[in-house]
Amino acid sequence: MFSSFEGADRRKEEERVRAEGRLPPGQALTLKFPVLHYGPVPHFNPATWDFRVWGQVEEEKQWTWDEFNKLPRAKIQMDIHCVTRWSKFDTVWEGISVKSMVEHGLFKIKPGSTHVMQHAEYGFTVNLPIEVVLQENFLLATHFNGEPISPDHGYPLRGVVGFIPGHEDLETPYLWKGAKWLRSLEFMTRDRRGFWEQAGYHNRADVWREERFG
Ligand SMILES: Nc1nc2c(c(=O)[nH]1)N[C@H]1C(S)=C(S)[C@@H](COP(=O)(O)O)O[C@H]1N2
Ligand SMILES: [Mo]
Repeated sequence: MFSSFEGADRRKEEERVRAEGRLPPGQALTLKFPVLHYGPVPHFNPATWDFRVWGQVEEEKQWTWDEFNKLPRAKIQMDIHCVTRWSKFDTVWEGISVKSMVEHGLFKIKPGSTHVMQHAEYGFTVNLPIEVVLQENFLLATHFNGEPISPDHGYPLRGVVGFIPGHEDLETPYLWKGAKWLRSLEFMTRDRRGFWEQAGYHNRADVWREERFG
């Protein structure tokens, strides 16, 4: 009984977002939040954790956990789309926007910088063009739906990218383009493929063009 009520809710919600033009091709709405990643969930130690920007920047910078939490914060609501075909709508993320870090002069990007590699715990990587990292739908997120992100979704910090309704002008990649357990951003003068991109996933990963595999 309960599961059929749940199914009816899900289908009703899915029809709503489909009618609003928010359901990308090949996706289905989920009310859950599946966990997907390679390898174990890392342990967080606030005493040794840091976040760094490096590579094609005027000066490399790093922040401790305390310092990072004092940076100017942003809150965005967006739809997230996983390459494994589930989508979750109206998710609320809080954290630090890379664009606002640059605007506040917290670090300076060198003119020749074209791409950014997110580096996470255990050597996980994911690449994006610099334009996408500087969009308002890409966030270095500490909170999801008002709570610190749970350990299996990337605590204490993850990159997250999604679709902001009404912002068709912003490129929207699949969710894998945000690294959980994020530790640094490397600014680069050319593109390099990250972990899943090397494994055959699409380099750009646009949800509206269904760019799943390369
Ligand atoms: N550090 C790390 N981040 C990662 C991954 C990973 O394997 N390691 N997988 C990516 C993939 S393939 C997906 S689909 C999303 C899933 O995020 P979720 O577990 O919060 O749903 O995380 C992305 N970020
Ligand atoms: Mo994934």
